Amino acid sequence: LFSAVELAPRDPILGLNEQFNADTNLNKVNLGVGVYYDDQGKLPLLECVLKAEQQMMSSPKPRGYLPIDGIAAYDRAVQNLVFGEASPAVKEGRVATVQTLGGTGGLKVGADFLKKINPSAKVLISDPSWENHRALFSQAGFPVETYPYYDAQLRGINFEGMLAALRGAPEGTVVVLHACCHNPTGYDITPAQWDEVVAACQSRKLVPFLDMAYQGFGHGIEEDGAVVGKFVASGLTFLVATSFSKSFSLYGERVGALSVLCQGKDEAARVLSQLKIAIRTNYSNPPIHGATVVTMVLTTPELRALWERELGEMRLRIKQMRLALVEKLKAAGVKQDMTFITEQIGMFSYSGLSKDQMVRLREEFGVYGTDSGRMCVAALNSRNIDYVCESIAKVL
Ligand code: PLP
Ligand code: TYF
Repeated sequence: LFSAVELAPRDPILGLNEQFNADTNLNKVNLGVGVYYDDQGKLPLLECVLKAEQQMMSSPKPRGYLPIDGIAAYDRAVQNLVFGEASPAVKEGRVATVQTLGGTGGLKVGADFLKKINPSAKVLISDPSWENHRALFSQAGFPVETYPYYDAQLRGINFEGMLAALRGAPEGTVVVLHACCHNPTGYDITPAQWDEVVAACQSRKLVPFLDMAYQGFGHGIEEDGAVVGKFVASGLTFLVATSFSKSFSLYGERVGALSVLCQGKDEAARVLSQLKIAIRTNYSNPPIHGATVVTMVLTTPELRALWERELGEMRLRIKQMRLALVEKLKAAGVKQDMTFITEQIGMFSYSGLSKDQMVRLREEFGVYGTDSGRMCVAALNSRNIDYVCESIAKVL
């Protein structure tokens, strides 16, 4: 049965990790995978998370099955975070939210649900996008195409192209949009451009699917969430996948959610019942630990304040690394203008380096980024940045 099974290609990003781990270069730096490290180069354990866990341990609870849609208080906390405490949509009970296995789980549950209710739809993702978007929606049975996004010449976004693609898409097309901190480019559209995207989705009757994996890493929790408010205000129905992997540094706990904004309470109840089928047939019900931590932090004022401070520190450190990168590249002798790095936002920078240059960086210097030229700025620190800049200067 298995003798003819083909060897599947490695995940282009996670595969790099394996290569990095096997590299014996003592100076090696991993800017491949999108993970935030602190200035010591360590994966942080947030203090708010530790405090919540200490409280949990002081009164340990048994571990029965969770409901299919997860911890009710978690789902409510997610709604308040994503839509805002004062959101009429939440108050009216128009949002169906389920706890999922990370943001990826939210995307997958949403994809399965959409495939069931609109099997002939196609999916549009940005060009380029997080590689897993294409894989995940294809696996759910959708044809996946792209809308223009990054323009290398422009070092920015081909917004006219993006808008034209949306305006030309057939009714019912699912449009995957990065809510903030676009992965992999680091370029986000402006609030005014979001208004045009919302209008295009409305006039073409498209189905927006917002992927919110980096809320709080761009301009702030509320600022980054503002795009959700624009879609709510438009009266559109849409989906939002939430990830707490980065914002809580809880990658391995798999904490995420899917929220579907519906037209009314009754519709939301019906949608929720379908989401539960998607969950049940995939993994039955979600795990307890990470979502309990996130619920405690989001709903306990002092833990919440601590989280907002710690998230703010991560956001600020990334911005400082962007500034330092520009400065130190110049100091290392790079002649071209690299200030575009500070126009980008979130964890990533599309550096503009070619595949050959990225391969050289890896092989000669042990500096790992993706072949597309993406580098994770959140993995730079005061100890590795000089070496990274000198290495980049050499391959440029
Ligand atoms: N969506 C985007 C754009 C991402 O970059 C990531 C990164 O991991 C995810 C979704 C998945 O998040 P999670 O690790 O919570 O599944
Ligand atoms: O883009 C990244 O690096 C992160 C982490 O299959 C990631 O989003 C990468 C690949 C993947 C899952 C997560």
